[in-house]
Amino acid sequence: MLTHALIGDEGRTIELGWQDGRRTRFHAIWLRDNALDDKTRSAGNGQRLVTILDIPAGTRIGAASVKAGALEISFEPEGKTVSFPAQWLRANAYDRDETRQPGWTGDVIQRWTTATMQNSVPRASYPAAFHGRGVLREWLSAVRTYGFAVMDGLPAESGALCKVSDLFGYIRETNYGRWFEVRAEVNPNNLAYTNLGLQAHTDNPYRDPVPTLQILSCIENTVEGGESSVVDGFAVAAALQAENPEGFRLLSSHAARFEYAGSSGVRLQSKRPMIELGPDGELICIRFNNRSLAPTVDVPFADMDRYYAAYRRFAELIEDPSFEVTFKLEPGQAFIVDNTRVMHARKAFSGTGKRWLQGCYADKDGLLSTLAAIEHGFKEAAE
Ligand code: NM2
Ligand code: OGA
Ligand code: ZN
Repeated sequence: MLTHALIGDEGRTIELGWQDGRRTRFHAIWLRDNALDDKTRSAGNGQRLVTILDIPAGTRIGAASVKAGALEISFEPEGKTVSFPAQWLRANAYDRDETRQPGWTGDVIQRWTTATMQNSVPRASYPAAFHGRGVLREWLSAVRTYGFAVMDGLPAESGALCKVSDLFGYIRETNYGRWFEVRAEVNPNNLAYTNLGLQAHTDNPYRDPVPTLQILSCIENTVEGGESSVVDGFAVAAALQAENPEGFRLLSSHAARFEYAGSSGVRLQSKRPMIELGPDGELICIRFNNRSLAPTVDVPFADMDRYYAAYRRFAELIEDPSFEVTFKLEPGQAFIVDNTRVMHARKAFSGTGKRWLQGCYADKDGLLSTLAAIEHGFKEAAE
């Protein structure tokens, strides 16, 4: 509930008071740009109809009042009066003074370790997720919160992994195909197509933008070994930062190089850090893949020893069993990882029996969009 509105700075700002004692300031130019009226935003699709250049640079608040749970404002020199619902203002308030430490993440992200996750792996059955919006919502929400989830109850047949991506979005086709066969091959163009163990990694760091989701599904798995594991890269990055802030700083402030040139006609290259922070220090992406790390040439000579020490420590933590969650995929099971956060690994496997997995890439924007739309629908139904 809004209690008062106080114009300041000769109309350039306004301070709003709330029943719980909080005060939130807004700028006139910000409020004008974000006006909700149908001359500013299309009533049909919600998109903004005006450009910044349509708004006078000297926009000020001429008058303001709190009326029936909303804030009514007149902007000068346009002489335009608009209303902002109190809950909209509260949801969009930007006047905070909490300082965020580099490596911070939003409230929806929950870091995990073996101890907190091994016995509570997020899981849904495909038929239940396909027929039930609530089940699908929980499953997608787990991907958002933990960066991975298992799905079972899929047909153990070729192409079944597309059913998973169809639940929320679109496959991202790459040089590996719309989807790819993961099994031991004679002349593999990628070490994934062997029976070797694979150190925990994110896929395709040599691609920019990196695929933000990967799905791996199982059709057959009768080999000795070949277990899957996942590691929360955000939890490991936080652990590195806690014990070695300088190492965290080195890995997040210098670009690594990644490359894949394993098949003819393909030479994918990227220049990105192993731990990527956004402009405000938000932890946004982990890239870690020993097989495709290229020569590092963007670290100053004076820092290279310490950079390598940090890389080694990061790798040791990634391999620390207290971070890994392990399971063996069975036919009809799949798992999805947020490839910007959660690393996946596989144990080596023997020559007896058969192991046939399929993989594909997809993107998180579509998954988060589908989740937000379902959540919005549930909220409307509850109102
Ligand atoms: N495969 C499975 O990122 C990588 O190179 C890991 C990718 C070949 C599509 C393997
Ligand atoms: C991959 C991969 C894991 C597996 O294909 O990217 O990591 O279990 N495979 O084979
Ligand atoms: Zn992989």
